[in-house]
Amino acid sequence: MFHDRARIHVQAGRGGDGGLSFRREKHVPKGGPDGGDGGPGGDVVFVAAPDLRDLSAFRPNQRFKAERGGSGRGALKHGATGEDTELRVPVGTQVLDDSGQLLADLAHPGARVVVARGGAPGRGNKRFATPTRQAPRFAETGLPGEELSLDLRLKLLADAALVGFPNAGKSSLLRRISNAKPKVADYPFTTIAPVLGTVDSPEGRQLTVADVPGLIEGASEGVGLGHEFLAHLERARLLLHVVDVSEDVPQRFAAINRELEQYGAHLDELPQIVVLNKADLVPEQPVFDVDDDRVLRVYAVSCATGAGIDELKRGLFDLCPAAPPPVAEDGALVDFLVYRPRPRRERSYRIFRTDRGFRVEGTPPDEAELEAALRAAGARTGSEVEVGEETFELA
Ligand SMILES: Nc1nc2c(ncn2[C@@H]2O[C@H](COP(=O)(O)OP(=O)(O)OP(=O)(O)O)[C@@H](O)[C@H]2O)c(=O)[nH]1
Ligand SMILES: [Mg+2]
Repeated sequence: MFHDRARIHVQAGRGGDGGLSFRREKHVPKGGPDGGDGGPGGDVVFVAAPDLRDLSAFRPNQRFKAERGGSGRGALKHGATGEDTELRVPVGTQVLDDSGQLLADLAHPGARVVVARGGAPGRGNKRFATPTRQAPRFAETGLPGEELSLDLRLKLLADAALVGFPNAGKSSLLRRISNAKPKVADYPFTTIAPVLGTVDSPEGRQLTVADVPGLIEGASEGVGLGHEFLAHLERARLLLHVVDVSEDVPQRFAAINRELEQYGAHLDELPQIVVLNKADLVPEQPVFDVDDDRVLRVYAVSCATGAGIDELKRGLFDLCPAAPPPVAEDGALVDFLVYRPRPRRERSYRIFRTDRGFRVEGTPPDEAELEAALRAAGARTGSEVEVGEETFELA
């Protein structure tokens, strides 16, 4: 199976709590505060890995957590930084939040994006010492890390993609022109998952070509297999439209184009090279006089004998539009095409650990959220909590 979708849950690490400690030395009965700061929580990061083919490494609704930051301790020891959790995804993976908003598009090998930021650490009690408060008996707690549900969608990145009816000879063509060895057989839907191949030119240039399952009439509405994979054509810059010349070529050519148009996403605007395949099956050299602006050139080939294949390969290198540069105008490497950082959560309130329990400062949220935040900060049933002038016990 080829998995081009996954839904997962990610949670960044909680920030470490600030230390609540006083210096203890021989002959120093009352040392000053020496609680160090907590460490920041780890982030959850996606990395585009060129060796991955699909998203099958993810189980449905799998949860991923990054490490929490270490707590600050006495002698001004700061807590350790929580380790990031790196999730490897295939190149071409798009990350969407649960409202369908595109957060990141990992369109280049090695692209990295932080999808959930670790929580800020709390400050140790040393930081709260002032001339009038020389022995602060409290320290700040760390903040929770960001947590979100994500939809991952793989949209293959290939320079060109093969389209055509089942059995037209798409996989045979990919075997002829590239290093890929997709299965070929004389029944429809032999190819059930996309395959990428690399085509080398004699000058040392390379192009990637995607072979996707064949399309039939109604594919864009879900007939056959093809519709599931049409998304993998979206990022191609050229289509290799393969037609079996022993069939009714104009009719078949038009039927595929109708499916591309009905699918949308501008697939019907992509330039095409028409490949009249199985030329060995007809007595005359096949021709197709087509009046269509998208068609850059028509080649007659035989994947069985190899006739016309070299010419087609040359045409592919000549006609495939150049890839957009991976570097933006300002010189920055474009790791992802779209990324809308979510605003950093403002702290409307802070929680401090005191030597008696916990203290809340600022504008606390509703009771349920405050309780959850207190428990996350280490409060338990019976813990003493000060909010403003009031002190209560956590129920
Ligand atoms: N005679 C002849 N047969 C061919 C040629 N190219 C492919 N075939 C045969 O046509 C059949 C289908 O070829 P495939 O390459 O599997 O076709 P496909 O378009 O990938 O088909 P699906 O994966 O099912 O969509 C196989 O039996 C091939 O051997 C050709 O040039 N001449
Ligand atoms: Mg095939």
